[in-house]
Amino acid sequence: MEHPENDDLYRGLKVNKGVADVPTVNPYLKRPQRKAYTPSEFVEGILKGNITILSQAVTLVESAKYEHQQLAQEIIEKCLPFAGKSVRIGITGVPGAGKSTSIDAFGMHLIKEGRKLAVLAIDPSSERSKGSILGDKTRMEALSREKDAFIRPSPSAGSLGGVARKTRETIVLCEAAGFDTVFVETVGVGQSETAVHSMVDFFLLIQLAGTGDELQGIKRGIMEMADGIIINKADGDNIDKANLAAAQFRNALHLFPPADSGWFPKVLTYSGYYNIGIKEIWDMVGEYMEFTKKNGYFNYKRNEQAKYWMYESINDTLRETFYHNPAVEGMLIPTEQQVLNNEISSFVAAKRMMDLFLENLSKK
Ligand SMILES: Nc1nc2c(ncn2[C@@H]2O[C@H](COP(=O)(O)OP(=O)(O)OP(=O)(O)O)[C@@H](O)[C@H]2O)c(=O)[nH]1
Ligand SMILES: [Mg+2]
Repeated sequence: MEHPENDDLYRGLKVNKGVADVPTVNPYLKRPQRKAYTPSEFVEGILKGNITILSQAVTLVESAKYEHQQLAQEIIEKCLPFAGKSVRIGITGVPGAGKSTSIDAFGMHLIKEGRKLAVLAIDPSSERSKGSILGDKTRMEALSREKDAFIRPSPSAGSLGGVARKTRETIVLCEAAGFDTVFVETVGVGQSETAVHSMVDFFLLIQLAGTGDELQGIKRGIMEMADGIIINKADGDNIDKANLAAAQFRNALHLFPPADSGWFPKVLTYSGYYNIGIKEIWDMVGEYMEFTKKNGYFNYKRNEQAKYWMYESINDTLRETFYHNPAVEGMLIPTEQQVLNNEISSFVAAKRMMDLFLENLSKK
């Protein structure tokens, strides 16, 4: 007997047959599967402004996997005819200058004007932890809630050139998805400004006042690249200092040779945090666009940039193919050792490696 309690002995007590435990996972639930889209489906989704598909395509662009890269290139190529119509703005400034706060304020201003904004970044430094990207998102609090804003942190890992190329390609995808304004942020401490400068129409340098020696510590090259210098935190007790710094920057700019664009960089003060002077900054960008479109510099610069990226891509691909060639990979360290042992010269070593590479070029 299954349940002895059901014996007459225990009259009045009845134990029913048990039922099996219900499964913890609902077998009828259809889990949404991440669909493997074809390149055409990707492009169709991007052109419709589907953010999920756009994000997935950007992930492919950023991926180091060969298949992903192939797919990404196909998508980019198909998106190219629909790209190019945005205003691209580079934004730089030292850590703490207020880039994130300002981008939030600028971005909200643009969204209210009915624009669609993509915020990308170039930051090849490995020191930047995930926490700081999270911090950025919270500093772009208003913007990150907007459906017309697409915020994408910098592709991590890789050389500056590689990271920059990925951002350049992401711009194409964002433009095809209908974003009419693109911000490319970079932290103003090194080479990355040059990379950003090579992919934007307008380069904005965020500065701070109050240290008394505003012009020190800014690399001349960065100032020379700027189409606009904006002095942040012009609020509270800091307003006078900001105005003073603005005057100093204006004077310093007069010492530079005139820019190819024919545009004389403007210096403005504002407060990203208190939303003061934001409109004036956008009026300046608009004025620049009009000016450079009229005198032909806008198109000239875009063409120069396209050329630059063609050669950058070739250089990148050459380097990649060389260093990842199995024959080369195997011989690189031993050859390096021969150089260190003074057995062969650097040039002979390089020539040998190149010959080896060319001989093994077709072998994958
Ligand atoms: N008073 C004042 N403080 C500001 C302003 N803009 C930013 N801040 C403050 O300055 C600090 C740095 O601002 P962030 O926007 O994080 O600066 P960031 O340039 O993005 O810094 P990193 O991401 O570290 O490179 C924060 O504490 C902000 O609240 C401003 O207009 N006025
Ligand atoms: Mg920031």
